[in-house]
Amino acid sequence: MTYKIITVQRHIMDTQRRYPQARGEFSDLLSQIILAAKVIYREVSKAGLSDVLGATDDINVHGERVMKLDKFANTVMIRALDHGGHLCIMASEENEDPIPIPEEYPSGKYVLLFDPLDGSSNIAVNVSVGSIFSIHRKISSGKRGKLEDLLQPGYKQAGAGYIIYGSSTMLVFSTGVGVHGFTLDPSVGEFLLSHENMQIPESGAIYSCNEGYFNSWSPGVKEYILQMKQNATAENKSASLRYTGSMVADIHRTLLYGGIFLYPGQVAGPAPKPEGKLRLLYECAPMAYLIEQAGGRASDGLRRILDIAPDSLHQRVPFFAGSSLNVLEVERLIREEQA
Ligand code: AHM
Ligand code: MG
Repeated sequence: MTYKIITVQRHIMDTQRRYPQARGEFSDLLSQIILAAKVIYREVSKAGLSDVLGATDDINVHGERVMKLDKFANTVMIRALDHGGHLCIMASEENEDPIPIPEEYPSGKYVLLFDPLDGSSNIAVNVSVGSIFSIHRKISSGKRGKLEDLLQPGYKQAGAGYIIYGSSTMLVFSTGVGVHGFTLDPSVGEFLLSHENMQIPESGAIYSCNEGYFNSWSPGVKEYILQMKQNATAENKSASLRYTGSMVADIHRTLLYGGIFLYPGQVAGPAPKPEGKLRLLYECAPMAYLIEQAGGRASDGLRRILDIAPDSLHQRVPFFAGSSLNVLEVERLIREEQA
């Protein structure tokens, strides 16, 4: 076995060589995302040291308090990407409206949706956070991008990925030919291939959810969790609960170890939220794309996440993602409850 040191740029170029029609635009776009990720990493890794720690007084479009680093990460993503000539429009969790490409810059054929810093309430306690991105092709007519370019179903993504700022910083992405992970070597400033062709196990004993919401879930979801505790896998391996409250970290572990990540709708209780919390376009769809590319399954309990045609930018959706057998089982119980 030979070990090669392969940078993310080199890996993208090698992949593109298989597609003679590729003009390098996509790899250029990924390079700009990577640059933004390195700048965000630099700030996140210093969070405990400076006054960036703590909340601002701003409330974002979802009525949540925005941490200073969220704003910073959002600004970095926009500034790194708005002038490159590859994008025609962007959307971010932090911006209520689509983000146009300024008139002075050329417009390109790709569309970018992102969550600049997911799980940011975890920054104060030094738990991993992450950035998530989803790339589509422009479908509208005219030079500049439009809302319809942003509202495309997930199966049409040209690529998707996340950066996890954890005990090490990793980029995990797919352009439709497998899922590959790259770990940042901070001393040289490069993401190096460390996890080639990631494959999620077919089933797993780890479940990842905010079990504090148990009483608000539907009977099928409750039944699934009770089943997990009783008989986690066919091999009778006992279950483990792992939940950080940072989806990027929880999905990353699920990709590597298998099992299921779930954020169901809350249907009972004083403040029901049947759509759950997570956003379809820049949280669930890119994660579903990666999970499927790694051989897993992702749904809202009834429908494949990647088939859902979005109707608004910040739409929320219940989310079940992970090992295919785990997700199939929770889907079966949800269908049963509805019968
Ligand atoms: P955010 O986009 O405001 O950071 O919220 C998304 C995060 C996810 O990373 C995580 O899975 C979830 O919120 C945790 O929510 P809860 O605290 O309700 O369990
Ligand atoms: Mg988020």
